[in-house]
Amino acid sequence: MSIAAQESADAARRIFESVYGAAPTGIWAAPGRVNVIGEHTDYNAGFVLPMGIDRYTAVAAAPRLDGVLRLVSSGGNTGVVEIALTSLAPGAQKDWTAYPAGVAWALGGAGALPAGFTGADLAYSSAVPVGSGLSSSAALECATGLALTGLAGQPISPAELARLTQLAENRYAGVPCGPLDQLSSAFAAADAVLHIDTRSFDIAVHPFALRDADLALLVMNTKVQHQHGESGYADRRATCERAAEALGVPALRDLAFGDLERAATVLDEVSLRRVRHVVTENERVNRFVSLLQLGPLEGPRLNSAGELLTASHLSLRDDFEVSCAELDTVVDAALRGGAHGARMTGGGFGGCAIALVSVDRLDRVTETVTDALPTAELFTVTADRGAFQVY
Ligand code: GAF
Repeated sequence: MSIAAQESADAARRIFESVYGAAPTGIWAAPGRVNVIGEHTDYNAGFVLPMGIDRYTAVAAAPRLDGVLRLVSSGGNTGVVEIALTSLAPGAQKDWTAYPAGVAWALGGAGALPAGFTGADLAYSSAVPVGSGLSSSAALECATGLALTGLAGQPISPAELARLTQLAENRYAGVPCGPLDQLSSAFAAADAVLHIDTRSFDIAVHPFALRDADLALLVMNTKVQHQHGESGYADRRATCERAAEALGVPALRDLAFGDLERAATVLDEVSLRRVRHVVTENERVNRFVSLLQLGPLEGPRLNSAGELLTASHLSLRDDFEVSCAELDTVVDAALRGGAHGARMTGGGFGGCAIALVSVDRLDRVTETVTDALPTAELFTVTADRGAFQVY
């Protein structure tokens, strides 16, 4: 187990013991994620290439017998929150507790918890920055799903965990996300990226041991989240779904580059650009994977991989229009500093960008990005394992 997971687990245990005055029955942890490439393709049944990161949300938990969930979090600012299992209903919670409550609701509705499940005390500690595009909510959901099913003695597969936690986020918390984040947190593997077909949910695991190639993945957290982010995401998703319908395909994934000419005769200019992003982004994911399959990223392969990352950013900036000034600033600065490639990661409108950097250039890239956006928080990540029981 990585030190990162252990630290979050230890912190969750300390909170549990100080708040509830007893030892937890178990501790579960789930990672945030970086999506290496393949953005806004998941709700178009397309391809993504995420990895779990060495930043975890851990939950220490113990069963209760009175039908109540008690929740407390180091970052929650809400004190201890009590929710009766009988009161679980979409929209009932408006703060962070909507995510764990939603997971209990989704698990219960799907029979993933026994009918006689009688509640739990839960204490969270998270090292995944909140609202930064690194899937802090999926980490929270997946850790909760494992904890509740673990306490109930009813194990859950990673596929069910991903499916039900996405359901919780869509229906209970009301966020119209695709399956990327929950699949990443549930299935992640150490030193590997996941090539996911979000239509079939087929997952191929590819080695991504960056240190062995003297590479680092630098996360550049702009620490901004633009207010129109949520509506912008829902708007992009709706535009894609309308475009697929207008073009007579089940999803934009079913279009190839050659279809764009026909699309230009059917769609308005903005929709056409959104479609072009999705079509070219799917292609970029699959080309990136082909490079990984040829061996470690070095020489011309490394240059090509970097170019794909940067091309993804430009497409998200110009065609899909989900970047923002701060993301563009850190991406440009990273490239100026000598990164092989850089791009925003996650939904956009703020949050984080990533840069693929040779270790010997890390200081220079860090300096250039910090000069360009002094408020940005920079850290490197490695690919770490998916949701698991710590003990
Ligand atoms: C957010 C969503 F939650 C994901 O489902 C995905 O659409 C991503 O934005 C964009 O690729 O993280």
